[in-house]
Amino acid sequence: MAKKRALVTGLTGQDGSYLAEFLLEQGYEVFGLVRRSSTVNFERISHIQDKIHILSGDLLDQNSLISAVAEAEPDEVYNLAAQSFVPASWGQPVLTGEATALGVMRMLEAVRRVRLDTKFYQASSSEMFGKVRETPQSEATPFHPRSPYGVAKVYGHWITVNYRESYDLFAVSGILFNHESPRRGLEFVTRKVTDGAARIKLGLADELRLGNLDARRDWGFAGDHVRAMWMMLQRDEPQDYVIGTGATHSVRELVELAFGCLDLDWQKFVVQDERFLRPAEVDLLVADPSKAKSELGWEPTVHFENLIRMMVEADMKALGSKLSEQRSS
Ligand code: NAP
Ligand code: G4F
Repeated sequence: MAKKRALVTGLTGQDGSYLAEFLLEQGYEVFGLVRRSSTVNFERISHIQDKIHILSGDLLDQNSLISAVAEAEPDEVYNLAAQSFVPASWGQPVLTGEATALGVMRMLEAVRRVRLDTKFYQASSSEMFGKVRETPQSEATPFHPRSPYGVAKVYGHWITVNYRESYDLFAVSGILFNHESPRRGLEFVTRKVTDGAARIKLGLADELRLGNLDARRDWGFAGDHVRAMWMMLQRDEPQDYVIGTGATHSVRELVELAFGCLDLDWQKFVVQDERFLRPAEVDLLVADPSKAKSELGWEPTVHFENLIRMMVEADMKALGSKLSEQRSS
């Protein structure tokens, strides 16, 4: 039987790397969309790079997306690419709208123009719930986004629903709560904290500057969340799902746990810095993942404490090896 073919945008990102790994394990032929940059940034996919067909393209360029879909002829498209860092969306709102909102429509157009029987996954976000109208948040919770990023994701969500209803496309929007891993970008709070704690432990830094310690998030493991993306596309009917662990923790709890893993008293090192406060904050996110559990059979396997421990250990190992390399050179 011919291998199933999948096209993943955002291949070089955290989720793209885990999803590509997962799809290869499932026996897929994997195509990944990568935008041109002056230096190659394949750090997260270097271990699987040879097994993936890399295609050049940009969410801002319609023709490149049509070409990528035409070349990959995918059974499934996973649209993970986006400007995904919330604070950057206030600094670059137009770019965020172009990539994170209109980019979704350009990918849907590419799929519609090339072939209609491709299944489409859109990486939507719990940031759409923003100033939450109810707790926990489910597929039925109304949106009230609090950043240009959140607003752009709301567009991405609704254009996905609209293409499903307009063109009978198998298009789903996965509303994913925060998910993290040792591959998380260093600017996001979990990785900033685990990397920061490891640096302090190794004598490479003496403080960690953070913003709002009271914000609460539903933090899960990226490896678990990408599995849910795939599960959504294996259903007979396209439907949208909320994916999260159902547990919420504050940034303060995250800091206490990460520093505690290294026997450090966080209060001696963490400095609150208003530069990291946001013009409008999302105070509390926590998922009601019951639909995903009952219909997809999806459940998280890694919970908050183990996730943070895994990230702290990975940062200690990576920084430790860099230090010994420097010392021996
Ligand atoms: P990430 O690590 O920031 O990766 C984003 C990816 O998008 C990178 O590969 C990036 O390429 C690519 N990209 C950005 N702009 C592009 C453009 N104009 N054209 C083509 N590619 C572009 O994000 P992530 O954490 O993996 O998240 C994946 C998706 O899920 C994103 O859409 C994000 O908004 C959404 N999401 C994430 C979470 C989460 O907690 N991680 C939760 C809900 C939703 P470069 O490597 O070249 O920069
Ligand atoms: O780690 P964060 O930057 O993630 P945020 O804003 O929740 O967004 C992430 O999750 C979304 C899903 O809900 C994704 F859609 C999005 O793409 C991204 O992956 O911040 C988490 C919380 C915020 O409340 C922030 O104010 O941590 C607080 N925080 C406190 N100090 C900080 C810091 N965040 C960052 N990045 N840096 C700080 O120093």
